[in-house]
Amino acid sequence: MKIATSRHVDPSRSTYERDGWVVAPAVLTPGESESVIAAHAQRQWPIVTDEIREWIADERWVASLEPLLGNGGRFVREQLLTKAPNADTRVPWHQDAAYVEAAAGALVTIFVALEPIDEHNGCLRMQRGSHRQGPIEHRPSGYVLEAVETPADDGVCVPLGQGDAVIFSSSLLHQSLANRTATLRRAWMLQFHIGGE
Ligand SMILES: O=C(O)CCC(=O)C(=O)O
Repeated sequence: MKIATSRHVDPSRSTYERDGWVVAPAVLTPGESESVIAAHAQRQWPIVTDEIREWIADERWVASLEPLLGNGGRFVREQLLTKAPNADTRVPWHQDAAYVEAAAGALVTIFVALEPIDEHNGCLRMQRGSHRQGPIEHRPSGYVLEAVETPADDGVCVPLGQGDAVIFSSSLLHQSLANRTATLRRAWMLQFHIGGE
């Protein structure tokens, strides 16, 4: 399995344009990651508590998009993404754009690791450069969507430390692996709309 050394990659616009994603290291401190976990533990989905609202409004999200996309974006949605221990919780190949219709401009996803995430507990696997192909066909697979054509290549696993974020284009083809460890895997996904009205 290919594993990106992406914690050391420069989170620059050219990397984002070339690969379709960048890693922004240590966006949250370990203490802040634990606070986000605690804020979600007190939450009853889909109610957005004041604490979650404050985390959504944190200026670091928009600030991390500016160097990549030239402007900061407008918040669209967020979700705590958990993977149960020792479970086949793979998410099939898909583009996030298949889930959300962006009227104009583009959608970008910030996936924040609330604990270390690697190939053992469900890292994201990316198809480098696939964002340039534009929208592809998806079909329902259980309660998620999957790309109709499975890519020939396994893609690149993107390991993240606690508090690191991977920022990726909603056109990037990606999947996520199963959690083969004995502990829960948690990540926080935020999406922003860039450009357009
Ligand atoms: O790892 C997960 O929980 C799924 C993440 C994913 O595919 C996504 O955020 O689009």
